[in-house]
Amino acid sequence: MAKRCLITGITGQDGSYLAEWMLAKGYQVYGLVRRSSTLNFARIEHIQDRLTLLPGDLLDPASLIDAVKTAAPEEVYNLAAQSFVQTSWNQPVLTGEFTALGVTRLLEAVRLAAPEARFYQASSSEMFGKVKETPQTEETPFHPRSPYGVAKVYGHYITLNYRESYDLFACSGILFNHESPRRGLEFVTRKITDAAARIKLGLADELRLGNLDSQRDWGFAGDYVKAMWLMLQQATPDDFVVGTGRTTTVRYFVEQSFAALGMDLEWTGEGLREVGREQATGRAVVRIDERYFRPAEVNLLLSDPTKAKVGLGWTPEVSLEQLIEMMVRADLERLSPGSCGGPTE
Ligand code: NAP
Ligand code: G4F
Repeated sequence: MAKRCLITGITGQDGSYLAEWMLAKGYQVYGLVRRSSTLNFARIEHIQDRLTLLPGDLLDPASLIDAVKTAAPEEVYNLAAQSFVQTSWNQPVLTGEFTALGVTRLLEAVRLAAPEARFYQASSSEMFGKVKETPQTEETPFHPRSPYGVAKVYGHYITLNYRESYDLFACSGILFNHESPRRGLEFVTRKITDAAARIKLGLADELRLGNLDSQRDWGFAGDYVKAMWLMLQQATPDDFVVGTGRTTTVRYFVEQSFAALGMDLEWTGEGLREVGREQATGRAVVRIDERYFRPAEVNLLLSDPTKAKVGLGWTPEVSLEQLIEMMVRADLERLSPGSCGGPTE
């Protein structure tokens, strides 16, 4: 009989890749979806007929218990969260409800309705925040810099606590930034590749960004969901850092994205970058905008993924340059005349 898994956040970037991976592994895949006035299934449309979608919300314990009972899963992946760091300053309480207490609500549902199930928690490198050491490992102390980061630290420790208190097979993956053509448009990588494609096509002439100096360890989401699955296949539950071991600036990501579309960058003074188009039909500008700076920044993230490499046999397959190429090509294709114009590839 096929193994069963339940994925919260299945409509999100990671949820969609994980669902594909689990289907390929032969699992019966259940996904928790929350009610919204407009359907939001673009990332899973292509596999929707192979999924069982269950209604529920991280705010509502009864819905979580119902979903766990119905799915009767061997594995539960908690990917649902308010995941955008910037929003967490505008909605700190909501972020805490979803991203922190939501974990406890789901753990309780698992403890009550499927205590033998293995549980994965989507922890984040944002927990390292104002980093205490570089590179960051499983042992690096946390110093979160946003309400989101604080909420993730709570989610991380409550997962550990349920492992220790109830002997649940509960693991946290401390994942560094991972991106794809399915990344939300509000995150900096997708904002850049979408704008580069628009500028290339003459649909826009400006990209506004905040801190270009911040450094991230960016990988491909399709690689990272495999590490989630691997964690739940081990003999004992444990926590793992998942990243590429390479860090680059937002500025580098901008340069590579425009270069991938054959557009030269022209530097014209502090805070202002001008982008020369291949065929000069005007001037496209990358402009620094105060609105995109954060009250407290995470300046540098760099993983040491040795434990995942040795313990899980996991290594990322897509390089940063391949990822950028993949993202700009997908945005160009999506925005080109004649394309159906869906939000994802
Ligand atoms: P995402 O694209 O923003 O997806 C978030 C998902 O959570 C969506 O399916 C969303 O549903 C769902 N959700 C939000 N609030 C909910 C609620 N109250 N009840 C039920 N579902 C809810 O995020 P992602 O990039 O796939 O990330 C997946 C997880 O990994 C998140 O927990 C994120 O914090 C964490 N993480 C991500 C990264 C990264 O670089 N991507 C790195 C480390 C950790 P709707 O579609 O209805 O909005
Ligand atoms: O793309 P970002 O919004 O991602 P951030 O804040 O690193 O968070 C992502 O990764 C975390 C893992 O470390 C996840 F847990 C989290 O859920 C999310 O997936 O911003 C990246 C960097 C930041 O330093 C930000 O200040 O880009 C900088 N940035 C500069 N200009 C910008 C912009 N970020 C956004 N979103 N928009 C800008 O215009």
